[in-house]
Amino acid sequence: MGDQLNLDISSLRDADPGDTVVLMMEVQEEATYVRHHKAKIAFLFSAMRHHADLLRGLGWHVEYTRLDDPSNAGSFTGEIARAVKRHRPGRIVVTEAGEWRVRRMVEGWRDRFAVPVDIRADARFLLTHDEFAGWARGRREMRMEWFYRDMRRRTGLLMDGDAPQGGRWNFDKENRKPAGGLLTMPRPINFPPDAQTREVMELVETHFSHHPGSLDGFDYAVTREDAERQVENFMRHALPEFGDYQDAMLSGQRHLWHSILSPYINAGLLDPLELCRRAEAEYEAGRAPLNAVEGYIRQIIGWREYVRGIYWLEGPDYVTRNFLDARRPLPDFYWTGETDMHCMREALGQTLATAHAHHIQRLMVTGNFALLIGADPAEVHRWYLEIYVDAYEWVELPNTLGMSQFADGGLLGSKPYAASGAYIDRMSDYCARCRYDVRQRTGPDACPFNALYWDFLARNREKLGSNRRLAMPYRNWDRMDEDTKEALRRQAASFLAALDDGSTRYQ
Ligand code: FAD
Ligand code: DLZ
Ligand code: SF4
Repeated sequence: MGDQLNLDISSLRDADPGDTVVLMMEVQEEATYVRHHKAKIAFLFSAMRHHADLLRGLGWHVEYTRLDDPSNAGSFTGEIARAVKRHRPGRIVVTEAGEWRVRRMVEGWRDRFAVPVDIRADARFLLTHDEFAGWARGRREMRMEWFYRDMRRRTGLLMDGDAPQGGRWNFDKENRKPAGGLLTMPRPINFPPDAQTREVMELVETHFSHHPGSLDGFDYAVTREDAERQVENFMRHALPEFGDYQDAMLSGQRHLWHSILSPYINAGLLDPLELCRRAEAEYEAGRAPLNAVEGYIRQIIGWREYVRGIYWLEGPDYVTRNFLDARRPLPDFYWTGETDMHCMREALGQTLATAHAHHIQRLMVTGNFALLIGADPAEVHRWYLEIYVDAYEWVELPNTLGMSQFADGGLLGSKPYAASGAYIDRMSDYCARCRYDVRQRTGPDACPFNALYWDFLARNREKLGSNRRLAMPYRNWDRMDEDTKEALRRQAASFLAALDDGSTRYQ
């Protein structure tokens, strides 16, 4: 499958190139189960074509169906049916899929084709589904931090025997500085499209012209070799300050100190554990400080592995959760970027242009806004799944529905990531360039995030009022006089009414 582009993938591990047919397929069903951003499809199809060439070069017999092949059956199952007819195989071997939808499809193949189907665990992750379920069993509360410590012990990463290096598991207190040092900002490598990628881009423009996003300036790596060059660049130039500026945002700057490696890791071009070992080596060689390396490793063996565990543990119904009973449609400007809120325009504009935004833009700008306005979490999930180049349901859904929208009621995160404009102002230069005033809470120039934040807390008090981590904001709300509370709620109502009418300006 398109997100299994790895020579070491479990489906090929004991296969003999002499009597194995490797099947790869570009299919309409996968390309349209949501309206993926054009760059996401272009990246994946080009990476798939390059991977097929690599396998052929290593002696594998690869049968690759292109999207515009007239005999293309249009789905994984349809293409397997054609291949079964062609080859009458003794068995089908497949590495497990990354989402419930495809898992069910694959599970149906044994009966449908009367051929044994060997579905193998995806060894790119530290834990199998059963191992994660074992970890979760009997816990009153699951928290990423405890899981992460166990993964540190399991991998030995940054460990001194049984103790964490530096005497602490987590150095976040030293991290999260606003970005000041533009001068030292690293530059990621651009990978101009080669002939193969240009051909795929044409195909995408022809077949998916109605999908969101743009291919102008497409510059993703599409081979392991090029992805490796970006790894090298990140380790050398960005990792040392990755911790410090993890949460910073700057106008016009889409990379900052982030690695921009998630599309390659998720598609299989890079191995997550290997990246962690590389980062650890940078620390051991004295080239990167512990707070940065620990922060980076935590994102991968902590958050990434943890959200995947939750996705499979919670089952296919996780997607239907809506703890806060949020029902508002996602505003149209999520697909156009046309809004007068500068922070939103930056995050959305960059997303539509490149199919990437960094974590704090996803969580504290677009995600925070959707949470505050009470957007339907299923719609928010669909948007994140279609718009980001690194989005596959196993990783996107828990991040969106759980972490960002609190629709699972606190399973993934202990409190909603809701914030007023003050947070965005502290972590970015956005507010200084905005037509709204972040210090005002009411009136035509007030930052919309401010009234929406208080309205969100007041509106959801029944469900959130007992959350210990929200005790302080609720105390602050209770301390306000009635006129102020009333004015804030009116301000929010006016903004939401304007939003429902298709504008983001106050009436
Ligand atoms: P860096 O900042 O350099 O981080 C290093 C690596 O850590 C990333 O490459 C990624 O592999 C991993 N990582 C960091 N945070 C997370 C996390 N919360 N969950 C999983 N892995 C993490 N990430 C995806 O890979 N796919 C998604 O579809 C996705 N959807 C998201 C939706 C929302 C609402 C939010 C808040 C976050 C989402 N993330 C997703 C997590 C995170 O935003 C991206 O992994 C990150 O921005 C990728 O850019 P980077 O490689 O430069 O990351
Ligand atoms: C995301 C995606 C897209 C757009 N297209 C294809 C495709 O044509 N062929 C393919 O093998 N995989 C594709 N993918 C990735 C799959 O959707 C992914 O493998 C499943 O979601 C299971 O994780
Ligand atoms: Fe965003 Fe408000 Fe700041 Fe404008 S003032 S950039 S809307 S947080």
